Amino acid sequence: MNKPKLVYFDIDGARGEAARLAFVIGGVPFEDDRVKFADWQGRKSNTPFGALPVLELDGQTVAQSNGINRYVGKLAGLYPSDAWQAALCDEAMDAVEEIATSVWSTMSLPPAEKKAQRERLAAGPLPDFLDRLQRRLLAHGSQYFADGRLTVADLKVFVWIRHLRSGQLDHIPVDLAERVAPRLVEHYDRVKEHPAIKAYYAERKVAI
Ligand SMILES: N[C@@H](CCC(=O)N[C@@H](CS)C(=O)NCC(=O)O)C(=O)O
Repeated sequence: MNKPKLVYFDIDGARGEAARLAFVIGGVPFEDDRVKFADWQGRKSNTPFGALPVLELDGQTVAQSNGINRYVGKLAGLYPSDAWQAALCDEAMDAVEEIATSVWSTMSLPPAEKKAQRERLAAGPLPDFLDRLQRRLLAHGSQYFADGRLTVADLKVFVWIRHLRSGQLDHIPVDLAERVAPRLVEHYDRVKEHPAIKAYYAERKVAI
């Protein structure tokens, strides 16, 4: 197989990050094509849906982050082969995608509207979601979301919890996850300690 190319923005998080981590953990060689925001408009029309991430292989392209996570998860040995466990893995990834999108969609709102929207999310939908996600983790053995081992679902949750706690999201309390879903924070710490993840972020000089 030729080397796949993952195309995503030059940030260490958001929708492209779980696939990057899966490549790294699985030791699967890939090209990490990091698009500068200044270059995006020139490349947007060459993507299937005008958005990133996309994955390129042998001159073909596929879009949609969770589909990419599944594909890379299969290459990396981080996606369940059992159909039910795969459905649980998908559930966690799609659930995170849904709630993360509700937060990301506030990014370019005018300041007052962004504040109002984020305060509304922080007062209800976010804690409710964190509680529900935590309960799914507990229901599946407390350690991982599916298959009793690390899968791309854990990477997707890890990336999102990191963003939520990063302090980059104005009007969303940084300690929300600690207060509402401490077992998700334990899960975050567990994933963070994976030797390949530690080494990857150390090399990129990114604090986790
Ligand atoms: N449903 C898509 C959403 C992709 C998406 O909205 N990507 C954002 C970055 S995370 C993007 O490309 N924004 C730039 C734009 O829309 O011009 C997925 O999961 O991949």
